[in-house]
Amino acid sequence: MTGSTAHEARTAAAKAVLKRQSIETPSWAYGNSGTRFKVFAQAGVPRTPREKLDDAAQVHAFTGAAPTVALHIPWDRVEGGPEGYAELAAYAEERGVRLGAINSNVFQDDDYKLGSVTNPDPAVRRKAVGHLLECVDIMDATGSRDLKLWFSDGTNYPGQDDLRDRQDRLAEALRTVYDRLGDDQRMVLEYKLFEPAFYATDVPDWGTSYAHCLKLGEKAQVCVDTGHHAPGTNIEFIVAFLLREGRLGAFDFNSRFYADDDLMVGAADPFQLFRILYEVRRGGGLDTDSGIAFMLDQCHNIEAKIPAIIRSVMNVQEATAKVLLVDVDALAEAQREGDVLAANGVLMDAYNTDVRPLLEDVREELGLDPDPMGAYKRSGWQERIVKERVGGEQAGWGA
Ligand code: LRH
Ligand code: MN
Repeated sequence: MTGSTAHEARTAAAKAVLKRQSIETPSWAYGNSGTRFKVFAQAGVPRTPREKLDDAAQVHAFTGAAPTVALHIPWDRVEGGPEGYAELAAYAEERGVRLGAINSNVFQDDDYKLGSVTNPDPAVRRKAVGHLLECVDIMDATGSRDLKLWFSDGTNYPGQDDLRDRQDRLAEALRTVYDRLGDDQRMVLEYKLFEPAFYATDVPDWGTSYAHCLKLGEKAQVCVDTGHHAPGTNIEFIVAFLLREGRLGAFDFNSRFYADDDLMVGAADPFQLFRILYEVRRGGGLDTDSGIAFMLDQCHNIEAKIPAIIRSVMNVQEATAKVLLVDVDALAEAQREGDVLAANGVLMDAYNTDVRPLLEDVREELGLDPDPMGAYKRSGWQERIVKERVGGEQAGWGA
C-alpha cells in the first residue's frame, strides 16, 4: 500500500472512531467552583441538577461527543428518592444526554475530619459506607454503570493514625460496597497523591488502588485522574500497565501545571494527553468494547464554563485523532530495528499533524457545525441563561 493510500486508510479508520467517541462531562463543572481563596460566581450558572443537564445537552449538541453526564451526590441530590433520580434520568434523555457515573462524596461532612471509611470511629465508618450504598441505590434508579469512589481520607502528621489499620478499614468498606454492586455495575477507585491530606493519603497512587481492586474482583477498576500524580510521573506508563492488566476503568481528564489544578484537559500539556491516548489506543482502549469511561473532571474557576467544556471535548478529540493517525506499522518496524529516532519520529509526525480539518469533516458528516465554539456562541444560549437564571441558589461545591 502506497504512503498516501495508507494515510487515507488511517484517516477513514480514524473518522469511524471519532464519530463514536464518547466523553462524559461532570455536572459540577457547570456550577461555581474555585480555590480556598475564592469562588468567583458566574452569571447564568445552573441552580439545579436539571439546569446542569440543560447545559450538558448544549455541549453534546455542538460536539456530538458528550452524550453522558456524571453526577455527584449530594451536589446533585433530588427529592423523591429513587423515583426522583429515575425522573432526572428521563429529563436527561429528553434532552439527548444520559446520566453517567455516580460520584460519592464522603469528603465534606464534619464527621469525616479524621477520615470517612478509614475513620478510627466505627460509627463514622458505618455512616460513610451508608452513603456509598445509597449511591448504588441511585445507580439502580438512573441506570448508571459506574460508582466512582474518591476518598479524601488521609493524615496530616506522622503518628496521627495507624496507616495499616486504615488500609484494613478501607478494604472492609470497599468489600461491603463491592458485594452490593449489581452484575452490570462497577466501582472505579480513584487515587490521589495528596490534598486535602498533606502527610499520607489512604489511596495515594495507582498501585494502592490496583491492589485493592485485585482483591475485590473484576467489577473493581482503577480511575486515573490526570491531575493526581507527583510532578514528573509518567502517567502513560500507568495507563499502559493498567490496560495490560485489564484494570483501567476510567479517566478523570483535566490538566495541571503544578498540583490538582483541574484545568481544561490538554491545556497545560497537550503532548502528555497525546502520549496518554496513544497508550490507550495501543492497549485497545479506543475499541468499542473497551469499557473505559472517558470523563472530564475540571473546574472552570475564571473562564465561561460551557465553552470551556466544549473546548475540552475538542482537545480530547484532537489528541485522539492524532493518535489514530500514528503509522503503527512504521513505528513497529522502527522499534524492531532499534531505530530510536525513526520510532520517535513516527510518533512526532502524528503529534505534529493538524487534525482540525479532519475533525471539521467528521462534524459535518455527523450533521454538526464544523466549529462547535463558534456555533455555541452564535446559539445565544449563554445570553439566554444569564437572562433567565436570576435568583435562587447557584450550584457549587457547597464547601
Ligand atoms: C478529587 C476529585 C474527585 C471528585 C472531585 C470533584 O480531587 O478529582 O474526582 O470527586 O475531584
Ligand atoms: Mn477526579
